[in-house]
Amino acid sequence: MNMLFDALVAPLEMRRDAVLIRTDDSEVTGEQLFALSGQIANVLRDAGVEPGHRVAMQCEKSVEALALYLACLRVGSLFLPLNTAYMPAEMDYFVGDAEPTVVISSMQAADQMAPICANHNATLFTLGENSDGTLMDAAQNASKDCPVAERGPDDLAVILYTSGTTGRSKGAMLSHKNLLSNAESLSEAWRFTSEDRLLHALPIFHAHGLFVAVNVSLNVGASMIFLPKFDIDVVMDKIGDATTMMGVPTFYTRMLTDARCNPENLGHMRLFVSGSAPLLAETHHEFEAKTGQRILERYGMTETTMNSSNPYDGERRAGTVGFPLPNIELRVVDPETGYELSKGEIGNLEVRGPNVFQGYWRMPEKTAEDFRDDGFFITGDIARFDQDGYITIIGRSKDLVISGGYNVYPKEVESEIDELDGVNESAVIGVPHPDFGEAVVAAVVPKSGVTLEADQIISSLQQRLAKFKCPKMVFFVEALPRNTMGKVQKNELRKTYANTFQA
Ligand code: MCA
Ligand code: AMP
Repeated sequence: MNMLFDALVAPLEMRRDAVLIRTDDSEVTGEQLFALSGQIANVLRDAGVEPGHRVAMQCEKSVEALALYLACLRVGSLFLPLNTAYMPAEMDYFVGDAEPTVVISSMQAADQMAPICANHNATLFTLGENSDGTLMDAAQNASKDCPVAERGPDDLAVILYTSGTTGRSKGAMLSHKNLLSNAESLSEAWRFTSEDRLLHALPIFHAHGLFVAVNVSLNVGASMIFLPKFDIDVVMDKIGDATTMMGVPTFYTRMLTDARCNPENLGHMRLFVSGSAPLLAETHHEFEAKTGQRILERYGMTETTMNSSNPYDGERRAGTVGFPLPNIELRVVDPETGYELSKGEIGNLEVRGPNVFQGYWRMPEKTAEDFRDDGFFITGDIARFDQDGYITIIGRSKDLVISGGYNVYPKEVESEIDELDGVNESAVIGVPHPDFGEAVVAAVVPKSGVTLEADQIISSLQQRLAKFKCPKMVFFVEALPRNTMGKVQKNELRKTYANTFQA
């Protein structure tokens, strides 16, 4: 048995229909995708990859990149996808921490990745956007037949890094059971069938694009219009052939600004799903007014994949994330006592179920800190159940900014800013942004007598950090607002800079 391979990959072998449709309308059948993943699996095995080894990928979205994920499932290795925006310093940490046997990098990043891989004893392959690179060179000559490793429900399938509130990024370990139970639940909850064609414009290096969109589609034998990224013109051009779409709120706010956002172009869609960040109730209402479609909002985390969803058939309530998914328990507890609160009361949201991850890679203390004795995982989100059982995410107890669906941990950015010459200290916050939902902004205190330039700070940070983490704006202040305990009052800063990006 290989739990995820049996459910998601094996059925492809018999599929003569298109599973993936590229932007240029070229199609990849299930049979072709299965064969390609078999060839890549053989390349991985030849490079020494064994069950339980890690295989890291940092390259552009492509059919081949997806086949690499399927190949990892086949050989029983742990797939470790990484955001293409990460800079070499960030990649060095991930490769050092996860110790992958093989790293697959984009062609552009290969020169920078080579010393990192050499340093950490990983074999480097490249994968380009046009079926090129050393991985595909090797795959072309490899056999399509490759043994399938035995993998049970509790074996790990992936590691996904999520930034830490207090410093180092943590690798969330997800098992075969975690991922398959969620894919099955969501397929059922959202009525996915083999008739569905999903418009896939999300990246495949995070949970939303890979474990929600791809796993659900493969689980039911659906097809995907597989776009390299969210480009509004391409999306509007292709959506006529789709039945469903999943996106972060930025997808929907961008669609709303487009003249083609009307019932004629979007009325045929069976389902629009939103998640990864809060969808404003006004976006939900405006989308319905313009298209007649009620977006279904759901809530999840890298560590847990999806936890709750608005109903498919019942009322999709704007501003809420619906009900717990089947077999998943969600509770709201008092932050001080840990006791469960009643409906209507606001507290910390905790989750338990087959979807909840196995812990953080090589961080047993951090894992223990985030779980209660009875197995509930502390999400770091603040929530409330209403009288009808709908959950509303009110805020976060963790210091986190979500920009366009990407998480940014202020602590990581502050540490980088504080390292820069002439900086005394800094505070990083998220403020409302019309496109990204929230945008990263920094308040910086220069050392006495030093004059700093905002542009210079931003460009220095861009050398070290992925661009989406870098502040869109830097403000200089004489001192940070602090309470009597000396703690920086980020709420004050959020108020001060709330209108930075508002029209
Ligand atoms: C790009 N930029 C960003 C972001 N994306 N800045 C802040 N936040 C971002 N998310 C920068 C670019 O580097 C560029 O900088 C400038 O903004 C404009 O780029 P643009 O071309 O407009 O951006 P884009 O390529 O259109 O990307 C925006 C996007 C993308 C489509 C919203 O970020 C995206 O696909 N986000 C989805 C993230 C996602 O999948 N999250 C799921 C995580 P410059 O102009 O200076 O070069 S999984 C998760 O959260 C859990 C499990 C869950 O519940 O799903
Ligand atoms: P990540 O670490 O990328 O998995 O992000 C998970 C976090 O995204 C959650 O803990 C929430 O704070 C946030 N999130 C995801 N979906 C939603 C949603 N629908 N509404 C509000 N916040 C969300």
